Amino acid sequence: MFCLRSILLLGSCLSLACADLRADLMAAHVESVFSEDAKYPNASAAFNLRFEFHPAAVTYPTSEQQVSEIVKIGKKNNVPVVARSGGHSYIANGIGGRDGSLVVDVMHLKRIDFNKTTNVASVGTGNRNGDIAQALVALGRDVSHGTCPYVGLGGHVTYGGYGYASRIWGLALDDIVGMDAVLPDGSVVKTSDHEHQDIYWALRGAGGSFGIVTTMHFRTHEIPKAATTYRFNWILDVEKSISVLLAYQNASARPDLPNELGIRHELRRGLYPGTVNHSLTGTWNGPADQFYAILDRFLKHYPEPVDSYVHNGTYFESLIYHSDKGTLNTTNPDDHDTFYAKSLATPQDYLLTEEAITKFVHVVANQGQSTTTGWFIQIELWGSKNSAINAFAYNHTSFVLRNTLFVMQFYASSHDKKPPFPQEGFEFLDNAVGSMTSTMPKGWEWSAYTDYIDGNLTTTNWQHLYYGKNYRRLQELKREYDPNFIFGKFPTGIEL
Ligand code: ABL
Repeated sequence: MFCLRSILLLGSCLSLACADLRADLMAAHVESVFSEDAKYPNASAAFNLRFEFHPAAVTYPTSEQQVSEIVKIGKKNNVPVVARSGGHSYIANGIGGRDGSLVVDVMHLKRIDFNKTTNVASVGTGNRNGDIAQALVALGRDVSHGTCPYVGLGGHVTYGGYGYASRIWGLALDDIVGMDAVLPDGSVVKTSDHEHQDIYWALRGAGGSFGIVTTMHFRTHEIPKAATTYRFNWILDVEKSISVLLAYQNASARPDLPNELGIRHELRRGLYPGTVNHSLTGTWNGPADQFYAILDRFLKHYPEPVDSYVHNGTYFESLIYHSDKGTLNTTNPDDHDTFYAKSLATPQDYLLTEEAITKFVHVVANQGQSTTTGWFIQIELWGSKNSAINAFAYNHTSFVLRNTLFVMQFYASSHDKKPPFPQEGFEFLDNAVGSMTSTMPKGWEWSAYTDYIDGNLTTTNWQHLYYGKNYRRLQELKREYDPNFIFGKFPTGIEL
């Protein structure tokens, strides 16, 4: 059968295959949305409106068992399966990163159980950063996680998970002690250091290529007794911009910088031509009376800020402040955006040269001024040597960044956050990254961060940038567990 409808829906699925898929999902009593359903436009919309893909169906399982059935149905019908947790993948990998995927939205897997004896939290992947933080902080505990409350745990954790406590606790994936997952053959397994170790290793760094995680088991930490939340702002000319970035790097690279300091340096469009706006922001999770002594290691090299905010308060207040939303509650729908983002991870044992920083600042002061996009660049401190993130060998998990000083995130939105995204926006960010990567001496090696995934990197050596020396083993495991690509058919997924 070939009808007009199937032509129009090309890319979602051809009618015969679709009919089978629908019948199978109905027989399994799985809540599903297909392209002809009224709910489809919403159900299939990406957070980043730069991408528009047409999934074969979007499913909403209510149990791990249903996830397993959906995976088996996808396999039987030859439709690649992809998990969506919060749906914030920068390149829409949560809806498959291409047309025709069977999306498994885990939003109903919302359980959060806390074991008071072991302090282990078992958390369904339908939860988001804000949900887990609210539940755990009420118990005086938390895990390492990022600042954005709406970001779902599935992708955030299996591809890293940086936050202001990461220098003390490690990344979110370092707080994992086990993951329950559905594998490409539909089997439901518990993975940990003791069971299915290979998959466990692969899930912590390249999750989407190997399984659908349904429950994450986290060790939890007592929350810091006090937290100082801060932001300092400057408007600086090119010369001063270069000098503060050099100072930021020098102060950051010192191995005696206490891990209780969470910090990032932000750049934005300068208020006046020829300037760049700068901020230092983050959380000091140590005793309040030590805050200025630590921050002065940075501030003494910066001019007087134009304004600042410093609040000695609680850990929870700090999460709220950095959420940008005034609340960690995730019940309202999140806003969409139309954006391009990239990352650059710098090695801690080879600092950016003054020449590289100078070229970067020129791009930011010039193109950053003329672009129509709204943008920010965040230079997160992951290192240095004594940071908990860097306490592990590169192959402890498949997540490879274990020798990083900074992860820089470059993010530009179209002027009204709606499509289209302008070509000059791509050029601006590519130049901002390229200004450094093309200037640094030979022998300096950079990487990129999977949680700030950039689809345009697929035209370069993304395998090396994202997975480094772990890529080969990931490929071996892919060959063993999923040679037919039930999972991970999206851009930047592990290839054979
Ligand atoms: C991230 O990874 C950052 O940690 C957030 O700060 C960032 O949020 C998101 N991703 C973006 O997807 C943005 C806010 O959405 C903006 O409103 C804000 O201007 C920006 O951070 C800088 O603080």
